[in-house]
Amino acid sequence: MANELRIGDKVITLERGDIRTVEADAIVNAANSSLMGGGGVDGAIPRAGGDTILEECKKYVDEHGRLDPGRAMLTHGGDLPVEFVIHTVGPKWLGGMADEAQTLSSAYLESLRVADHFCLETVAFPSISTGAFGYPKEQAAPVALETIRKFLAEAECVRHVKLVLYDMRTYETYANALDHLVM
Ligand code: AR6
Repeated sequence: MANELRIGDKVITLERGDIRTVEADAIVNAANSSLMGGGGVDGAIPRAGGDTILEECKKYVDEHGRLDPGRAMLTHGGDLPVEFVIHTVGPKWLGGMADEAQTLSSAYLESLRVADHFCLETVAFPSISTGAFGYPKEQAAPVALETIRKFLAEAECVRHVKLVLYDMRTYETYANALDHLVM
């Protein structure tokens, strides 16, 4: 099974691990619209990064309102080893009839647009929506990979997108989907 896909001089890589310890210019948080923190990745990131992350999120919500599913915004990384955290909200899985794939694709795309806007080179994503939000991993992986591949073909600054998968089953699901993308 492949663990990387090259697109010209850019690359998508898959790795098993914890998003909090990854080397990147930004990591992506699987947030919810309130931007107040939560469970899973959205609990782990503020715990490791300190109070400033949620303070910046609160300021954003005060100024702009809640972050709709499929959108993304940026904060500093606080005590994390990365400079920035990009917060995005994936769709809740409602059985597949509520444009979940489009919203999931938008969550990746908007996060990557934010990264390119700030001219970041390396961005690391967890598997958005496939935990508490219940999106089936087998269906989420091709949406994520296809969206990232299309974006990288046109990106100005982003050169390396890492998918950081927490458990072996998720890793294998993405590796399988990457094989099908390569073919
Ligand atoms: N590093 C990498 N991946 C992780 C980590 C980690 N430290 N921790 C969990 N995962 P989830 P969602 C995996 O639930 O489905 C929150 O309460 C996890 O195994 O974090 O988008 C928010 O506030 C799964 O594969 O995000 C929202 O309300 C994937 O990350 C809601 O959950 C995503 O799981 C968002 O749900």
